Amino acid sequence: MLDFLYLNGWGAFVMVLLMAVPFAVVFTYVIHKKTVVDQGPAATLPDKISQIEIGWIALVLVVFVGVNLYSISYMPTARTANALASGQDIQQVDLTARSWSYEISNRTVKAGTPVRFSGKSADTMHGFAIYHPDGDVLFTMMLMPGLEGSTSIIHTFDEPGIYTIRCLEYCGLAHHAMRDQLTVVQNDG
Ligand SMILES: [Cu+2]
Repeated sequence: MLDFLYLNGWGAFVMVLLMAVPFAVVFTYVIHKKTVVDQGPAATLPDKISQIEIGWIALVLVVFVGVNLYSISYMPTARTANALASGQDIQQVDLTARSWSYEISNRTVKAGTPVRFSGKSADTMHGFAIYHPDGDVLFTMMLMPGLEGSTSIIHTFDEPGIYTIRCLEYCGLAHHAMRDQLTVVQNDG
């Protein structure tokens, strides 16, 4: 159920609806009540109002903390830490981005085994994002020029296929053409 919310674009749409619809309902109710039904000053006692406010803040805190804790394992950084902690073999892919292409050490990796992408930029700010064959973005990484080491992220591919690599940091005239491919093959053990 949560995979549906986090792994495709409809999840973001549902999240926006979850925020916008209750807001619109309460907003319309209050405006209607104070302009049509009862135009006088509020009759609610200040004590009652503070109780409602405290309850509301508690609810917001519980939802906020709950959603964040529950979804933290979807963060690329948390996935990277989990892959490192699991002690599994890690496939290594080194890459260098420059305007407007990538130099990639290895364009074929195996599904089911973690892959560490270590990237650098040779000139300006670039991105390195991987798209699932269905079109969903799996992760993106920012590659800054002038750094001593590389920027790394570990990702485990679930399914074989042809994945698209694109730059998601605007880097000049041919930014839109800065793309490449990664082939994920079945892991034969
Ligand atoms: Cu770019």
